[in-house]
Amino acid sequence: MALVIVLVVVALVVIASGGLVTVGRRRKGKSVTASPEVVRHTEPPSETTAALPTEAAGSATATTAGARPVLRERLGRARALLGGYIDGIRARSVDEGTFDELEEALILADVGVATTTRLLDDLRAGVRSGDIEATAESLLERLRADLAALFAGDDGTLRRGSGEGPTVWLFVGVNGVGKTTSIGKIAAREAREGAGVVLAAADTFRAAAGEQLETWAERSSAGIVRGSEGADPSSVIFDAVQHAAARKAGLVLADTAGRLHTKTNLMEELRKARRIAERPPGELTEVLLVLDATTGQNGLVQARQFTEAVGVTGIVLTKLDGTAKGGVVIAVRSELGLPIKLVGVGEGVDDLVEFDPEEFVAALFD
Ligand SMILES: Nc1nc2c(ncn2[C@@H]2O[C@H](COP(=O)(O)OP(=O)(O)OP(=O)(O)O)[C@@H](O)[C@H]2O)c(=O)[nH]1
Ligand SMILES: [Mg+2]
Repeated sequence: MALVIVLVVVALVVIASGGLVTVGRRRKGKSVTASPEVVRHTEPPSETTAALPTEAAGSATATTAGARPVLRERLGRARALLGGYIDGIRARSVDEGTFDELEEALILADVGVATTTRLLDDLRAGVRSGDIEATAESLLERLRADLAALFAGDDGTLRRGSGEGPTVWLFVGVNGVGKTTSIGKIAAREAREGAGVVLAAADTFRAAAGEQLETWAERSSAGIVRGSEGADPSSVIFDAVQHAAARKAGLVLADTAGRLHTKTNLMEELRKARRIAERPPGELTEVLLVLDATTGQNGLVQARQFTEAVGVTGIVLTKLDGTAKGGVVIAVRSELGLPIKLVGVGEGVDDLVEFDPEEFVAALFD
């Protein structure tokens, strides 16, 4: 008899876990199923004061939770390259070749031809008009001032709505640039500061994308709304906003698919996602284009396409800690006229810093 009961219990457990494999893995919150897509919900945090795990998603550059990485320590190659050129210029006396050398240095550092030309034209004009002396120090001082002017007003602030409904930040960008990771980092930061955060896993292109976001949600105690593979991304955003509104969570971070930007249907999908995100009770206040700094000038092409399609409000520039040459920061700001809001400097939860122009310029010049 006892054996029969045990067998029945085991059978029930097997049936339950077989039908809802993904729920079985969940550590927090409950899941619900809605048709036509499987939309699963976990609870947004009531209070989030617990320290976050310090380990990164596979990173060796993680910092203590909450500690802001120092940009100049993370810039690595960018600082060595661009900063190295600047030191080289500083050491030499100014002659005809100085401008050529500076021009070459800026282009090699990924500043791009158009922006480099503009910067150099200003330096040449300054010397011609007697505005600046023809010394290396004066040239660099002017270059520094030009860069400061270029970034004037950028302070990394992400705007929030009126507070009546959830604020929505939509993240877009081609695949592999760091959208999901950046969302995870921001979720952790916001949750730590007490905001109720709900993640919308609107990258339904592949199932692994939702899993990855779910890991970040667990790490930051954020809520998450997921759709099944192939589900309409907009419906996931819609559900996430409803979910956040019902639970008085103030912030929805929407992840999107990053398939090739040359596919027009991705842009259409994103336009629709944007329209849905704008619908009350949601208040869409940021459309953030995530760009991989190591892709250099390619990023600018992508940025233009996304900007035309979905009206980007700011840039999250990732992987500046890697092999990026750094000048792309200048090119992106100058060519796109979009503020750089955040900079990714590693894979760890705290490796995303608000872009501080003064800090960036100082890291290159000092
Ligand atoms: N070194 C470094 N790696 C980063 C940074 N941001 C993201 N990554 C890594 O880049 C890889 C891709 O990041 P994802 O967040 O999956 O990129 P995604 O844009 O969501 O990619 P798709 O979902 O395929 O479109 C991961 O291995 C991240 O850990 C960063 O600032 N620095
Ligand atoms: Mg992703």
